[in-house]
Order: sequence, then structure tokens, then C-alpha cells
Amino acid sequence: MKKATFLLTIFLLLAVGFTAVACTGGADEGITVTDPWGRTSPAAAENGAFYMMLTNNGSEDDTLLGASTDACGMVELHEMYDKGDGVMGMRPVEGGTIALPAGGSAELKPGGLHVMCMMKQVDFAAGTEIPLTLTFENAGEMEVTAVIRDN
Ligand SMILES: [Cu+2]
Repeated sequence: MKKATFLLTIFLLLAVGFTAVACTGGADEGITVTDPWGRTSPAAAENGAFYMMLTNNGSEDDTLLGASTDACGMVELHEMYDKGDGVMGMRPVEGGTIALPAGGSAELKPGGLHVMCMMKQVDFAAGTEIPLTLTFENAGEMEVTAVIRDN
């Protein structure tokens, strides 16, 4: 190999390497979805729920507008609330969306915010993987896989 060719090869390898690093850095921006999961429920149960941690690593506010999946006839963003006398109820979140301020996060967890799955189309058996499409105002659509487990 001629020296010039050798140097060019090294240069190209470095360029590819730096590009890969730059892309990885880019992926850290925006929204991170951590541990999407759903609770096991009998096949006969009409509804289910999904939980996850949403983190906005970006410098711009974002909003979770909604979610969709073939596993549910209808999906809504819900919250649990105290109906009084220690009775908990649930309802669609105000405005139907979940705010994700820049640098902030929203935890969807049992007893709080959740992605409500109505008219379940599949059995929520432990280990089942359910593809979910999350739609954000700025980040656009994100595909995640929720795993069904007991808790
Ligand atoms: Cu609900």
C-alpha cells in the first residue's frame, strides 16, 4: 500500500468513527423512554394500562400527545385521582396530554399517570411484548416495546 493511500484509509476510518460518535450524541437529545411495561391482567379483563418513565433531555419543552397500539381498541392518557373517602378513580389527563418540560420528566406508574388501554385485543400475559407508538409534539413518533409483567 502506498503511503498516501494508507493515510487516506486512516483518515476515512477516523471520519467514520467521529460520525458514529456524533450520531450517538444526537440520540441522547430529546426524549428517552425508560422501562415501558404493562401489568398482567386476565384475558377477560377489558382494560389494561402501560407505564414508563419519560425524560426530556432536550432544551425545548415537549408534550406527549398520545399513544397507539394494535393491542388496544382505544388508548388514552389517564391519571388516578382521589375521589374522596380514600376511593381512587381514574380519568383522562387534563387536555389529554402529558407535559414534558425541557430537562424534566414524567413518571407513568401504578396509582398515577398511565397509558390506558381500552378494549384489549390481546392477552396481557407475563412476558408478552406489545409494540407502542408514542406521539410527541416535537419529537414526533417513537416506537417502544412494553413488556407485560406482574409489577
Ligand atoms: Cu385509566
